[in-house]
Amino acid sequence: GQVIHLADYRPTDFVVERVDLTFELDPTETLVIQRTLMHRREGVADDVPLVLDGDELNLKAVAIDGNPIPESQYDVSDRALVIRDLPTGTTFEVTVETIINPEANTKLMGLYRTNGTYCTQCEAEGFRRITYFMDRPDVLGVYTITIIGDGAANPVMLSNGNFLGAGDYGDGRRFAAWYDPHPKPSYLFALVAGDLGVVEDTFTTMSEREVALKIYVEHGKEARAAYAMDALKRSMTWDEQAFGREYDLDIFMIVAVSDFNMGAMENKGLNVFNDKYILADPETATDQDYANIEAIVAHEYFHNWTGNRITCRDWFQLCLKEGLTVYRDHEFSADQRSRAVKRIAEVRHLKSEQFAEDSGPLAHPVRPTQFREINNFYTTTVYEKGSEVTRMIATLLGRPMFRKGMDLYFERHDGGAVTIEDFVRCFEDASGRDLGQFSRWYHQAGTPVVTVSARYDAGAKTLTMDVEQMIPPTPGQQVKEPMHIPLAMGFILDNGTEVQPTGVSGGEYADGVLHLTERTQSITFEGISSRPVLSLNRGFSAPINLHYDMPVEDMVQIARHDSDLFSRWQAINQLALRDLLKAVKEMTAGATQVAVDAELIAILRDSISDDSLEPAFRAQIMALPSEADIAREIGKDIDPEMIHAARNAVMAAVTAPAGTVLADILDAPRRVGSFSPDAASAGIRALRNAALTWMSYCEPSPDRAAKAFAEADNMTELAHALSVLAHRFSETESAKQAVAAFGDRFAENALVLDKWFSIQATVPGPATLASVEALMQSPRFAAGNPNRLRSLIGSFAMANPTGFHRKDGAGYAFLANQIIAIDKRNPQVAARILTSMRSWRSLESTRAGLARNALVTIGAASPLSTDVRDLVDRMLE
Ligand code: BAL
Ligand code: ZN
Repeated sequence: GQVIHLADYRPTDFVVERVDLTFELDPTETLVIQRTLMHRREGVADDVPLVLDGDELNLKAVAIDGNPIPESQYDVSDRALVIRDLPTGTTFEVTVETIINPEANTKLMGLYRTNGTYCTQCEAEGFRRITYFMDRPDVLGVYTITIIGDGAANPVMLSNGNFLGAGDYGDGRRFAAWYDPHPKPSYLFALVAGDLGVVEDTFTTMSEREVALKIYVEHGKEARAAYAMDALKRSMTWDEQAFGREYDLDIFMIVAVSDFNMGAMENKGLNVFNDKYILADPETATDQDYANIEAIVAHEYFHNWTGNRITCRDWFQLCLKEGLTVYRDHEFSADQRSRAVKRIAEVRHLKSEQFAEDSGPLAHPVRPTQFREINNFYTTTVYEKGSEVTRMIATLLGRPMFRKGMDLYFERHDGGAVTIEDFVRCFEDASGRDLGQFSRWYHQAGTPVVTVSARYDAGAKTLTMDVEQMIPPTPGQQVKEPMHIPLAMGFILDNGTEVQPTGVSGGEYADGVLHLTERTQSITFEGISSRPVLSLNRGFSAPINLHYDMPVEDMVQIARHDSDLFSRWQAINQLALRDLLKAVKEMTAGATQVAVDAELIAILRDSISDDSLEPAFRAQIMALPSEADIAREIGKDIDPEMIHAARNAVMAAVTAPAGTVLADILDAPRRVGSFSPDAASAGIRALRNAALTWMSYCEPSPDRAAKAFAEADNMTELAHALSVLAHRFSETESAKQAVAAFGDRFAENALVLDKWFSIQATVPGPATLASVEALMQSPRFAAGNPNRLRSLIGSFAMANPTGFHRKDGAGYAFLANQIIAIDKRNPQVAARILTSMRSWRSLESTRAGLARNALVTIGAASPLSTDVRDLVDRMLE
């Protein structure tokens, strides 16, 4: 594949008006008849041909205005259909007939089959696997869809928009027709046909229109869609209240399928979901599953306005819809749950995924300027950092002004395919604020490093902060310009009260936010009556690495007393990280014992037993930085085994003094009454689970975990008990029995089996590779199912530092073979799992050399998809 550049963008030569599609469904030979009305764009010369994209299509016929044209009038290749001598000066109709084979479509892009159901995935470039088309997001059309197929096999036939009608032909075949009045790009097209069960409800919009809500699932799974339906209705209400956005069709449908490359897809009026983000009940879903369902149902629904009504001009603008929609789903979840806990979880995820991406060979700007394979840009940078950038606009402008800018965006660009510049201009026009420098967040990759030093002048009652910002070089971007960084901060005095400065010089400071705009900056705050503790980057107002050599007693003060819960968590996490890094250093130098700060131990113990703190927050505090967090912080010469050993030693030291507190949590009377997935109940379970993990470090016996496993009456506690047994006591009979019992009990439930595979794939230590290989031979393994591949091979490569990064390189060699094999079936899944290698350069030299060999092996394989080729090349560059 060649490199595509943002700078080369130009509009199409032809403008689509209406698209009429007829599908005659057949598992191996589906006929697709496309009739598209279009005209030549003004100013385009009469001899310019029409170029349509295609991919693995079998062309049957081409006609213009209903008349078949001779083969001499068009060229057809593997990738394109080029038609010449088209009518000039008028609208004309192009008919294209293609035959496709859904059954053979293992890439799961275009029209494919999943458990006998026909299903589509078109984003980003799947529509061209259905028919020849100008398959790009700035080509908007009004679609009418007719589906024809075997009536017994396909009682359900769905597409975008409103339902027009259905009927039987009398010969066993039936048809259904759909009309979507909203112009849309081809990537939002969807079709589903098969024999499915349905859960129905209704929603009355703010202007009193009734919308039919339907969630389609495989027969027998209807009861497990109830929570998703509830989340959908709450999302619809929230978008009306928070953003004034109302739904715009008579019907909204979701279909849950078992084979899906992504999490879900926002097709207009017909969302298609990976069923792991729809199906839930207490016996089979964890609280994390419930939270994910709520967030993703909301995310896809919110796309109706941010993505569908207003879409991207080109794929470089992907963050226009994704960053914004992630921001919207984060806000939704924060409103539905605990805002502080939600923010902590977001920042954890951002740091572990996006910061890691941003510091390695796959780093790229939120709005990239070039790509070889767009599928490789559905990244945490585009999504999560894109969301953070949106969040920073809200922080800079304040909530009311942010809302005004969003209103202007909806008003100005509804029905359009637009750019990041268009989006940012709405906030500039609404607020009068210049966001030119701020826009560098979209263009410059890399996590800014902000170094702060502070001095207090008791005589002048001033605090001066010297701040320096540095953005590390990233691929293709060696030199960076300073960013506009909104740093939320507070000044806490000894007595725990907060003080506001009476004057500020050297920088803008308003509403608790300091605006950093220069490479180096010295800011003086006046009227500070005594030396304050600085609480910096509150709420993680900017996605930066903050270097501030904070006195330990200051950290302790924040950890114990900051009014901002997020800051408290951040300070405790920071204190723990210091000890963890120290432990790695000492053990690398040969120490066998580690020392842990007594203050940290005391804060942890006090926080855990503080009933005035919500349980979910206490559970977050107990989750000390992970091995991956420690590795990222160290940054080079990583030895995963040393980090594992050091973290275990620190865990043993911090948990031992908390023994009785842990016992109190675990022995507290269990909930009575029925299960509820709400955030408060989930928080109590999270705290119990965290206590069980801690116990496993200070009590060298599997008995507690085995007891928890035996007594659990919900998946959150059952799966956690199983992972504690498997990860902490893997050699014991209790662990082996629990793994076997869990697998047998849920042998028929694919989503729970995914957990079973993933827990086994993440058992620490070099022996796990052999069990992963053995599990691949199990009849429960399914090499064609993306969820199963991700749960076994993906979890092993991405979430098992000591297992995957074996010193002999066997983990890397295994991965190379798997990537080559998976790539033949499904390049997108192969590429996603391969990103587990993105930090290979930060490994110590033996492992780095072996990891490199594995990448070279993959690179030498033939054939190789563009997806995998692009990643390998960038990782080796
Ligand atoms: N558009 C792809 C799936 C999602 O981000 O919603
Ligand atoms: Zn999205």
